[in-house]
Amino acid sequence: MAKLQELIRVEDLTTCDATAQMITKARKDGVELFFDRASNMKPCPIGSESACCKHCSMGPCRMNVNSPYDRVGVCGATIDTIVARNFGRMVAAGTAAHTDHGMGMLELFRDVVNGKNTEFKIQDPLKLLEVAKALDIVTEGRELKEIALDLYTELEKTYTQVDGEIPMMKRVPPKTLELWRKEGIVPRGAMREIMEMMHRTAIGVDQDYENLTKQISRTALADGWGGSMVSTDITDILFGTPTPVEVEVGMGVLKEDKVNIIVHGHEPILLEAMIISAADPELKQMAIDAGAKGINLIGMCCSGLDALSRHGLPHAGNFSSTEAVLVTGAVDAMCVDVQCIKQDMKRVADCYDTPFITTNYRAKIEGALHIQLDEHEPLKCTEEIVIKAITRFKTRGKTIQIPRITGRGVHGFSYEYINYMLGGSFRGSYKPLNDNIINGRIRGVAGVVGCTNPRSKQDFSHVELVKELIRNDVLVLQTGCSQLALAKAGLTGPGAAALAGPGLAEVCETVGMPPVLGLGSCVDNSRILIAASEMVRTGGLGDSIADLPAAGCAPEWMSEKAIAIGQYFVASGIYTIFGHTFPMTNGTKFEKHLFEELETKGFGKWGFADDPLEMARLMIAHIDKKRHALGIDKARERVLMDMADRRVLDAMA
Ligand code: XCC
Ligand code: SF4
Repeated sequence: MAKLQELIRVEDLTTCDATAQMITKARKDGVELFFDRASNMKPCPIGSESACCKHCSMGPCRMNVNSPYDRVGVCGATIDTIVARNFGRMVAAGTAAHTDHGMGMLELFRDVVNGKNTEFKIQDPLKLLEVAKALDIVTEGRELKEIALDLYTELEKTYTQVDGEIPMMKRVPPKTLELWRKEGIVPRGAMREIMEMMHRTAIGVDQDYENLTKQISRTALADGWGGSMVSTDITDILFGTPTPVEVEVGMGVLKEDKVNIIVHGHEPILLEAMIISAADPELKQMAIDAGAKGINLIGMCCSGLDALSRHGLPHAGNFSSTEAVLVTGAVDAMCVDVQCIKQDMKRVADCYDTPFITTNYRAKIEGALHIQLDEHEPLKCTEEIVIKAITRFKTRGKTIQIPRITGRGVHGFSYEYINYMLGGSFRGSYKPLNDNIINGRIRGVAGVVGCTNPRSKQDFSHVELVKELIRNDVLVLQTGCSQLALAKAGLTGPGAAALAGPGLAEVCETVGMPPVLGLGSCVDNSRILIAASEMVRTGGLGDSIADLPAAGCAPEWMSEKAIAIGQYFVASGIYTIFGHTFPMTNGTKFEKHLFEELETKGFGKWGFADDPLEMARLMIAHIDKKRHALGIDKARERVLMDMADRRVLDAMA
């Protein structure tokens, strides 16, 4: 192993104690992890500012990041063209990932409705009816199957339509939609937008950063309000809309005396099928015959978050822990599907004799065992994996070391559940949420989302940012790997209300909810968009999403998917801050466009900060600015006085 890593102290790499223990063990075992590679490989200084172009063989052309207008590419492309094109391609890639996933879910839905797939059935017919109604599909007096087939036909347009507006535009607040129409950025269909984005960013096509930004927004909106939103809705219809459930998280969920199977990736089907196989009496008996106390199924990353929200399945950790968990030696099978699977997991798995299995033809890893999951017979794949895991359990050789660390939290919130939780089952409504924002108990709403990254101390910014937000009465909505950081830190349990400011704490205690609401995986960011639309529709907080006292943040992001998400938040009207790095050359017109000018046109805008307290400060300042514009800043001053008065009274009593 390289020398430098000896110098990087483990406590500078992660705040997750279990991951820290495993990094230390890996070093002892002589096994390299991505933390070590990140320390040893400096990011390219030109690439990290996105100041290079390799879109043709006249280049690659590198700009001067310190003086970006010094030169242009061989074709004449300016720094603004180069950075905007690179940004557009990141958004196209991120959007492609989410929409390809969503389209897969929709196909599964079609096959289940048609009876071609009999392994799954519709678990939430009520949600099916709600989504159908939202898209103006007649539901009255019709068979569920008929409605479902119409819904399929309608939703397919999200991906394949070439003209017009994608169906979910019906759920956008009118004023927000009006802006998009005026700007010409309403998505037609995801395939069309991604195709056009790739075309326009090729050599010699769109060389006007403002014009490029429009297509960047249109592509991103096809993700958030398109591919991702359809995926969330269809997954809820097929596998059930989440309701709050208490869960156990962290590497301590691995059990020394059980067959530990981890599923890591993004598509719910592998884990849903695995849940069936792990409960199969014959396989359970086989595990017991092998000397195990049972089969212990565990999720990681986003598919883990899906199953955690829906079934309360234990979750072993986020993106930065997926190699480290293998170092325990206790993983009897690691099976993966698509996205965020580090190629080197295969080698780390080999070091600990853990079978590493890919299951999706889209995502094979050189040298890894591939067992294709066929949606029509998913159990064939998952049963085979369980058997492999049991065999590995029987022959476990290396010493096992499981960090005895777990956290508990309540997860599985959804747009629908927030409605019910606040308004009651008979008069489900966002009015209590809006009222509490208007009266100032809740200062505003923040979406804190996204990945972890070995170049940013794992979990640190997520946790410190969220602590600061709730301390300042900002209600936090959570998705993705961020959610696991907070769960491990105890911020998703009702007890976390004690860390909230007086107003937010009061609301949490009254309703019995934590101040941090886990909404699922990254495609479930669409739940935040729907919640935001509902807040606008409920009234009292302005006419468009841009009017809401709300902000977003991805403090430790790494994936192109995060950039697509950030862009659809911004285009939807939300101020969105990214941390630790941003693919942007400072001092360019394109930077000014994304970070300032978009807001003046009625959109949200991008922000950047490296320090979590600075992120919180920027978000809270923005929330206060929106409160002021809405004329509800006075209400908040009164509430704080009331609370202070009450404390004085309490003290006197
Ligand atoms: Fe991947 Fe979704 Fe990022 Fe986590 S948060 S590192 S994208 S697993 Ni989605
Ligand atoms: Fe260079 Fe222009 Fe080719 Fe990019 S497209 S590599 S800037 S010549």
